[in-house]
Amino acid sequence: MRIDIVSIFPEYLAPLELSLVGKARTSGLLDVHVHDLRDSTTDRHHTVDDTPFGGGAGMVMRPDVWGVALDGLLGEASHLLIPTPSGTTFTQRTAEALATQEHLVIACGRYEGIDARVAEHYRERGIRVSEVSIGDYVLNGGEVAALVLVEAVARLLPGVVGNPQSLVEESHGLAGLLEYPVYTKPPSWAGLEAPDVLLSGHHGRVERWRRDQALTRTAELRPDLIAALDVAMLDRADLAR
Ligand code: 6GU
Repeated sequence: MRIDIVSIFPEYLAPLELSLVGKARTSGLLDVHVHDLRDSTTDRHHTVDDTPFGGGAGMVMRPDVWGVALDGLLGEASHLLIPTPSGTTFTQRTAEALATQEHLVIACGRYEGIDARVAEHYRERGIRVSEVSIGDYVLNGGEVAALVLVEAVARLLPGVVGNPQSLVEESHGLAGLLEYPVYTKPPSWAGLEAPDVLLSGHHGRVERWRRDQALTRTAELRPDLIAALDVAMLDRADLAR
């Protein structure tokens, strides 16, 4: 997969050199290019924004500057992502869908956002465009959201995560439940014991305990996820809880 990211703060995306995403890049599984939006300006001051039509606070990013930047990056196989708090919520399902794409282009806005004609223009030209929010809070710009999108998508690419089983079991995976609590050595620490069942060697009991923990934890912390559960995904013992 290739990912191009356009920002007025390319340095903000330096963490993409690190850890799992950095390794995916050096191993050739992921090709990430970060671009400075100001390279697409033509004026002496490298202006990227202006005052909003209709008045109001803040500045809006100019569509002509974004047009130059994106025309140089978008092609038939591209999917344009615009991080914005007024987009649809980015979820694990979104990450899974994006992981099948050949080319993602992420346009990071700042200030009050990017002139709305940019998304409209590329949609009209037949490019897939998704405006996505990473949650119901406001950030100063799309860069941190871009880091979130790239990490969530990159780890789903074949070969990026060492043990693919860890993708199956984790939170927000297939079952729609939060993950069960995990423990390791030492068995006793700070007066707290790891649950006996995990040291019992009974695979079946361990599985049942983990499933119960996932269910009770989800019910307590995320009742919205319980409401959204597909009943067909529950077993007899689940339903007895
Ligand atoms: Cl994608 N961008 C900004 N600026 N703020 C956000 C966001 C995105 N998602 C949640 N808040």
